[in-house]
Amino acid sequence: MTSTDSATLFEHPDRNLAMELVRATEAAAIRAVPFIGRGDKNAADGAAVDAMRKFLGTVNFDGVIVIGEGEKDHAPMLFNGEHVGNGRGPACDIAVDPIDGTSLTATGRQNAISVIAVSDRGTMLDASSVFYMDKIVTAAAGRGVVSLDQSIGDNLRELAKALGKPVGELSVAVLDRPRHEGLIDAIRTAGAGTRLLLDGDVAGGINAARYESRIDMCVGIGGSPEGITTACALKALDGFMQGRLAPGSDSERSNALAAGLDVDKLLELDDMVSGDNTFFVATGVTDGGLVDGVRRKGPMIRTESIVLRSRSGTVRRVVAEHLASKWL
Ligand code: VTB
Ligand code: MG
Ligand code: MG
Repeated sequence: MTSTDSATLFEHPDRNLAMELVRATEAAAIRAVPFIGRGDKNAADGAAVDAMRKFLGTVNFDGVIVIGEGEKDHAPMLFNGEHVGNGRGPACDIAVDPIDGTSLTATGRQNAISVIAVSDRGTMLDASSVFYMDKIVTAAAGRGVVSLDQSIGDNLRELAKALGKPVGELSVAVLDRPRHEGLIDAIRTAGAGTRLLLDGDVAGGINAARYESRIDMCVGIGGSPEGITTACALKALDGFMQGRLAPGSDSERSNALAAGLDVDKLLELDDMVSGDNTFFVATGVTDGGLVDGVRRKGPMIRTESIVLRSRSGTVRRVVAEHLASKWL
């Protein structure tokens, strides 16, 4: 990526931490399977959290959880400030979402994933005092032409120009929420199509930045933990992303100020995660557009994961087959 020329890549090979971390998201996804479609999202989350914590403990790193999703809806969580890893490797900040899409899992719907993002210690913005964040994500083409400070109509027209296609060919992922009624109308009025997400704007954001997907933009208010997590992935995809914290009340606003957060600031990618050394891993729980969900193939359990690393600019798909008898 920008600060690392190819010579450095070969002179200082180091292990790809993400290849170890993927064991933790695989474990969380596998352990969530008995809870798919059983109507109990906290039970699903709890199983995933326990599995993730156990596997993280074996990874060679000294991690501190900066983003432990769950506080929002009183779900089980890996706590902010909790140390994970065996303490023997690099000092890192970690964002975890053992299941992004607990409701999707509990209802048996698509697009639930298990996620971990990692960056160097002290580089991840601790936005945990504000639940929501306004976000906009595109591929690199959006850089310099798309902005949260512009109207959605202007953003779509500018992005279309940069991509060299008509606005009518743009697909925009948005969380399907009452708060987005006006946004959804404005997207359609501008001539673009929406892809409404039940949940899961981490996968939505990644799909917006990937050249392979049919999503051109992901926009709207979602979780701020998911925003920081997405930012780690975007570094590896060389995508464009901006955010702005969206406190829902005066007390949340003052908590944020007390925590040293500037809630009015337009956050660029580097404000959300600084530096150029991020890892992002996600394993499918249920089938989705980003990765397949956990499947059973005879005596094997099959998982699919995506493994991103910003330093090398690599995106890997990891399909693993796990002997089911080891997991029962
Ligand atoms: C989003 C979505 C998540 O939270 O960030 C969302 O990606 C935002 O909150 O999957 P609301 O659901 O309250 O709108 C999730 O739905 C759950 O973590
Ligand atoms: Mg989540
Ligand atoms: Mg979650």
